[in-house]
Amino acid sequence: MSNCYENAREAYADLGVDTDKAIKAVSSVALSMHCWQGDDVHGFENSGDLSGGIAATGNYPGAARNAEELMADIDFAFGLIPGRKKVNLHAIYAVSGDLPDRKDLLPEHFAPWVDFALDRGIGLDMNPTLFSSPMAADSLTLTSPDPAVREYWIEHCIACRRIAEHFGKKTGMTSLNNIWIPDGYKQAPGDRMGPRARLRDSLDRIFADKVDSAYVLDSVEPKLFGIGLESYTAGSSEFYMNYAARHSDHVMCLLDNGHFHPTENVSDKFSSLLLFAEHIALHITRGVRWDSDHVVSLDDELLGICRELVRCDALGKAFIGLDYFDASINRVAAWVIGMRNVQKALLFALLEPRELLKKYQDEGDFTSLFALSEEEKTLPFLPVWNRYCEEQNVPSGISWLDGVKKYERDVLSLRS
Ligand code: RNT
Ligand code: ZN
Repeated sequence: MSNCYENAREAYADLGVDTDKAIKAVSSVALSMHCWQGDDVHGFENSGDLSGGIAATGNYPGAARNAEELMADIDFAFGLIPGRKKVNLHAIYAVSGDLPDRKDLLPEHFAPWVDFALDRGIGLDMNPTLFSSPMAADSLTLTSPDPAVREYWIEHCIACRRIAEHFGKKTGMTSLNNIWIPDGYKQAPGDRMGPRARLRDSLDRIFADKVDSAYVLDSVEPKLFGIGLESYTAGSSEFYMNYAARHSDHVMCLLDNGHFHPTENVSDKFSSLLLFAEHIALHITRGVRWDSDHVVSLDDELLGICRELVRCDALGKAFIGLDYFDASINRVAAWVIGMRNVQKALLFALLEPRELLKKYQDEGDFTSLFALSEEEKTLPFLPVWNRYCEEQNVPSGISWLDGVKKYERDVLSLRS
């Protein structure tokens, strides 16, 4: 095994790449694992069906039914994933026997999550939940023409931001509070400006509440369209990119790679954003023909995203989260596969001979640029990955699946 690693190290060194450095670099990147893959975005409120133009499909048995089960599942998955982690929470995952209305949520309703994070030395991120609620029955929240509805969701976002600030204070890792709203229309609207003007005003009012940006940073997440909301989405890419640019001291734009036209590459956008912003945020997902939120695969899109993060020297500037919800396969496996794939893609990207590639481009030697990019694909990556997993005490190969199968037999299959 270690002989393999030595050979791989030499092969990469020939191209000016230091594999030891790459392993060190990947192990310091925190990946935020989305709690909502564990229960199909259901949450603990029993607020009814998932709404807001998003959908989890499939009926694989064993979804977590409460906080205890969800935490146990997350723990199990974490044991099979190398690298630093955060847990990405949504407001509907508040834990308390007596849950208040969403607008009245307090840090204490997330106390078990804070304990969970402290025990494991990980961070927490936060998302207000502006869907699956009677107050968002028509998928209008921060853009609603009804001032009472708008006020309600403004208060909810302020509450979540304070909770995120608390997460940051407690864990010592800055928490990202990400706002995504479903707001839009199925029918062609008669007024495109009005909802966006109301959205801008709502955001201004949310962010007027002062929090400490050492503990919490904000992101806003654009989208092309949602199911049943095909004709208009208030929170478009232009809207949020401009909003974030104007408030760049604490707001960043979050790019979800399922939220753009399928021929657009999200990775091409990082360099443009990073020339004008200190931070970017990502939701890594896999869209199959639409924003289907399939489990992240080690495909060209993921490799492109990770490569670009490394090339832009953005690993320290990016809040990287995963965002998918596949209910058709074992949910713990879904987490493990997606998270391991992002780790693999990051390591792969860190092993790229980027100095050489840059040089060829600047010299106009596109033949060499292309030739090397192709050779790179078959460099001995696996021994480096194996070494990283060994160092992190997680299985390097498919044997992780045996553990998940056993967990399914012993734990998940007992849930009705
Ligand atoms: C929806 C957005 C959003 C959600 C989560 C659950 O299209 O991607 O990020 O997936 O908030
Ligand atoms: Zn998303």
